[in-house]
Amino acid sequence: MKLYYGPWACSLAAHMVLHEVGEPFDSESVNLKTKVTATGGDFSEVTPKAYVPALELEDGEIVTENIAVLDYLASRYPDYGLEGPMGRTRLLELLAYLSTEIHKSFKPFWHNGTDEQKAVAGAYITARMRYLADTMRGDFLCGDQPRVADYYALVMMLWAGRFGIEIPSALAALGERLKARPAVQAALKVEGIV
Ligand SMILES: N[C@@H](CCC(=O)N[C@@H](CS)C(=O)NCC(=O)O)C(=O)O
Repeated sequence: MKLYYGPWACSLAAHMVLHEVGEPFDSESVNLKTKVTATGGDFSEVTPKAYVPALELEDGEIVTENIAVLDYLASRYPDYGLEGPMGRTRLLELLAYLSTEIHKSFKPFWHNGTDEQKAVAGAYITARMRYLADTMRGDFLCGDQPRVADYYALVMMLWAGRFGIEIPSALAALGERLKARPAVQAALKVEGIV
């Protein structure tokens, strides 16, 4: 398995999960402006979408979109998914919330939005994060151990910290718990974030 990632990008969620599960994997960073990979390859040939994450499976299949990539990893490593008859549905519900309600709201911060657009988006993100804090069930989003959605939430929290967006204290505590994990530290180090 090989993950194409961009430092600080949303692909960090899958990157942290891959470090967490402890099986060997390959990774290659991508310059998201030029679309050139670290080994000089044309990332557009890996995926015509030319954005990360892109996960190349052993048979050469490419999986894109955070929701699909994280769902794939949760199926492959069930300790990081949600068990029970409604488990996958609840996990997808959470991943979709993170992707469409929170991740996408960062657009003005990453793409030169006006101060007004940033203020509106920042307040929206804080409110959406508050829902996550209010519905946490234990030390992590879904109980006493982290699932793939927790790592996606951590990326959103790191972005919030970078752009000075307020996050609820319960969520900040979750972020600290995740950051204390060696696998998370390893992924952050590879991406040059710590
Ligand atoms: N719909 C995609 C969006 C992924 C995305 O926004 N990737 C960003 C990094 S966080 C990226 O690669 N941007 C470069 C570009 O779009 O050119 C998903 O949910 O996975």
